[in-house]
Amino acid sequence: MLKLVDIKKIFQSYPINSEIIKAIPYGEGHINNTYLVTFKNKDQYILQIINDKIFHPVSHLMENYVAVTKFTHQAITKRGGDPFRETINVVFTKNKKSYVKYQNLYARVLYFINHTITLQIIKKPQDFYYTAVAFANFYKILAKFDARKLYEIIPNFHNTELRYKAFLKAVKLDKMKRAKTCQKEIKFIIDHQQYCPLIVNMLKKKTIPTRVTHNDTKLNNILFDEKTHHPIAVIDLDTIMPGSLCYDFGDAIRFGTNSAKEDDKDLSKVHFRLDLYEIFLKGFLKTLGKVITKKEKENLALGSIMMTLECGMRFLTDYLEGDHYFHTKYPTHNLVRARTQLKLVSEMEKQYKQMNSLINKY
Ligand code: ADP
Ligand code: GN1
Ligand code: MG
Repeated sequence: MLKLVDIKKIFQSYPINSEIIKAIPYGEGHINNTYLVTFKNKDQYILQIINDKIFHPVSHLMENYVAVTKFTHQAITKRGGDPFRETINVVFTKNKKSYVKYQNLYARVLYFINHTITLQIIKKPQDFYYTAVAFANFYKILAKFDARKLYEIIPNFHNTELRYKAFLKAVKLDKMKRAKTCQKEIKFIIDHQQYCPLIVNMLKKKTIPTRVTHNDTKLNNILFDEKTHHPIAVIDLDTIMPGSLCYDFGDAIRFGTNSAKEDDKDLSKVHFRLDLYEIFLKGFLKTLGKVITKKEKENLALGSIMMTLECGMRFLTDYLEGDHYFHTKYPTHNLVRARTQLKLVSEMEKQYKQMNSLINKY
C-alpha cells in the first residue's frame, strides 16, 4: 500500500491548489491499486497505480484510455448528458501528461464520480436490467469509434483457445506443487476443452463481427447513483480493444448472475440465476436493437458459458503459477475463485436449453 507521503509527492505533478487530507484504498478491483484522495478544499480524485506488468507499455495503455474517454465525453455532451459524471475523465499533469512515473510506479488521476456505488452482487433484479442498458448504450457510442486508433494492449485477451494452452502448461510445470490440491478442477476444465475454440473460430471466419468492446464487463465496473440506483457510468476502460459482443455479454452474465460472491468459499451458495440472465438479456437486446447481428444473438448463451469457463481457467492457472496476476488475499484465493466459476459453468450447462430459448423470446 502507498504511504500518504508518496501520494502527496505524486500529486505534486498535478495542478491542484489544495492540500491532501486523506487517501484511502478504494473499490474491489483485482488488477490496479485504487485510492480515493480527498483535499482540504473538499475536491476528491481517484488515484490509480497502474499494473504495468499487465498493461504495458503504459504509454500505449494511456493513449487508448485518453482516446476512448475523450470520445465518450464528446458523445455524452452531444446527447445533452453530463460528461464529467457519465464517463471517466483523466486529470492531466502540469506538463499535460495523462500519467506520471513515480519511483518504479505508474500513476494516473481520474475525476472522482461521487454519490455513486458499485455492486458486487445483484440484490434488486432491476439493477441488473440497468447494467445491461448501460453496457449496451456504451457499445452504441463506441460503434462510431475507429478501432484502428487502439493498441491491442493485452493481445489475445479473450482467446480462450490460447488461455487453455496456457492452463495446460501451468498444470504440466506445476511450479508451486499445487496441482495435487485441485485435481477435480483440472479434470473439469480438460473435460470442457471443446468449448475453447468456438468463439475464436467464429471471429476468425467472420461469422460474428469483431467490434470495439469493453472486455471486462463486471457488474462492479458500472457506477450506480447511490440513491436511485440508476446507472451513471461505465468504468474500468483499460481493456477496451477489438473483441466480441458475445464475450462481453458472457462476462457480465458470469459475474452478475452468480447468487454469491465471485470468491465465496461456500459453494452451496453459488448458483447461476436464470431469472437474472433473462433480465440482463432483455435490457441488452432491447437497447441494442438492430446493432446486434443474428449470429451474435444465437451465441450469447454460449458466450456466457465460455467466459465463465475462461475465467475459471484463468484463476486456476494463476493459482498453479503462484498468483502473479490477480490480487489475492490468502494462498487459496484463486482456487476458491476458480471453484465458483466452474460450479457456475456446470449449472449453466444444465440450463443451456432455457438460456437459448429465452434469446428467441426477445
Ligand atoms: P480495476 O481494474 O482494479 O478493477 P477499476 O478501474 O475498476 O480498477 O477501479 C476499481 C474501483 O474503483 C471500481 O470498481 C470503483 O468502485 C472505483 N472507481 C474507479 N474509478 C472511479 C471513478 N472515476 N469514480 C468513482 N469510483 C471509481
Ligand atoms: C479482472 O480489473 P477487474 O478486477 O475489473 C480481470 C478480468 C477478470 C476479472 C475477474 C485486466 O477484472 O479480465 O474477468 O478480474 N481484468 C484483467 O474478476 O485481467
Ligand atoms: Mg474494475
